[in-house]
Amino acid sequence: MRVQPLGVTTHVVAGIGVLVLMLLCSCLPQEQAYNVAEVGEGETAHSVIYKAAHVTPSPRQMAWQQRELIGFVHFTVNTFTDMEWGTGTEDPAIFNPTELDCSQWVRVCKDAGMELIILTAKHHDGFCLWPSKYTEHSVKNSPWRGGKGDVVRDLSDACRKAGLKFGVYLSPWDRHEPTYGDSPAYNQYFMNQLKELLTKYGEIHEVWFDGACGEGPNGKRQVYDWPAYYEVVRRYAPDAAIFNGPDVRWVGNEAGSARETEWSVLRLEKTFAEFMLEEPTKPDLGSRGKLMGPGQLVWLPAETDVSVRPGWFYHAAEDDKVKSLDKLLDIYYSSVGRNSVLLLNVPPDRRGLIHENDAKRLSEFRKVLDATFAKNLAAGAEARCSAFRKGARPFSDENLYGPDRIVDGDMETYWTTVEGQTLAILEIDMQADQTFNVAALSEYIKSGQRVEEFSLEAWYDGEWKEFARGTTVGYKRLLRFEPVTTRKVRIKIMQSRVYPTLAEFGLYFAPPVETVLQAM
Ligand code: FUL
Repeated sequence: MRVQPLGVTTHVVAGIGVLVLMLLCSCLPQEQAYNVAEVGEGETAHSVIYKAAHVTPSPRQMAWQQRELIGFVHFTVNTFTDMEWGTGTEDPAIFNPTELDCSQWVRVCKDAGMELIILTAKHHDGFCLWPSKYTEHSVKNSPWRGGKGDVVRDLSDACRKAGLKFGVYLSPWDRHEPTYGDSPAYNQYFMNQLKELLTKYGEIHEVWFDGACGEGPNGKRQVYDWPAYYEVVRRYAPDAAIFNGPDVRWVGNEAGSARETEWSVLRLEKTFAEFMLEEPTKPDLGSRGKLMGPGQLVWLPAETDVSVRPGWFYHAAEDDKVKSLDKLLDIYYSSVGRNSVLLLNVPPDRRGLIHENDAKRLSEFRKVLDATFAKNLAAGAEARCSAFRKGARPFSDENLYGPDRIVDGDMETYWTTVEGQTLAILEIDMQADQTFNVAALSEYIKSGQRVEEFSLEAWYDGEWKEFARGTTVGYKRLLRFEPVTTRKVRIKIMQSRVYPTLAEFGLYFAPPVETVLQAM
């Protein structure tokens, strides 16, 4: 693999003074990790954009982002009443799965490539899938396993055994709990349950808060104490990403689609809780215009939640309405492929098993993704670029940020350029013609999210021809297009908030779905 910087002269290190200077410079691209920047009244647009481009994910957010695909499991009394939202008056006696086996759920999710599973420990009906000591409305008063069962225990154990992480959905809206509406009393009840879940079931890696809110039996609207809830999570599960809170926001729809332009850096004018109530569904959250004005610039990426079926819970009538493979692939490309994480729901049935149709579809989904991304045709290609930042550490590789970093298969190494340079061209020469119909780009988001507009061009008949373009990149941007055959591709970064970075670039050939299915 050769690296050919275009128009960059070689540094000559001469003397101690230069060495010291270089040591100082070496700190520049290794930017400090933080996920908040304050913006005051009257700050210039340049200053705001510069700050936004340097806001970075916390290690917890980074770990969440790298999961890409998460399993969601909706299971409760609704499974037995055929409802989507229970009323809270359900008799625990109806909860009686006949063959519940959480290791089967884990197998299906793991085979689909999920590394974490989030369970509805309590949905809006208030029924608890674990024997909470704060209520009688739980599995302990159901006939299932003579009232000795605990779904949270079973699933958390099965996840751990299979090397998967575990998360909990605890609905603040509770249509059963008598204290709901008596705000301080209910908040205490909710936090007690949260603590139970976070302390009795091993490590928890995501806590999913739904924003739904209602009135209690006293006719009063419940006021949730979000900051106090977040504090409980931080205290007892420091590694847990909080959904609908300071770590992760709702993408804004339940259709499985992130925005074409999906920024992870947003401006927060109020509290996280107020933001979550008012903003997530808006079409533009992170453009330059949206960032202007006083407030906090925060790293708040989008999670895309969607069910494999029309409903979140299992309904026998939907057995033949499991999403088609094409639909699931569309969802993947428009969520994971648009700088988001996909939270895909697979609801167990009344047996307490994931239905065969859902299991089959998930396995097909994985097979197609594996077949598509098995081979990066650009891996190890010869890479050139208009400019790159010289690795300035004494004795270190001058090509530390060279263009070949984007085709080395390592998300921890990256290409970047110098301060002030926001346009760039990178050229990839694969040495022989290749045919591909999917491209993947990743920024090195540990330095921030910066790219605002890019295009991809192929060398074809003696000229460069554009075959794809996009706006934001972020952690991962996937583009699909008609097959292109060429030896050389170039990436044009047309606009970036500050000097851009790219961690990886890939070109893939997605085979026809039928070919993959036939081989199964
Ligand atoms: C929504 C809930 O009301 C649905 O029942 C489901 O749990 C979904 C994931 O979140 O807000």
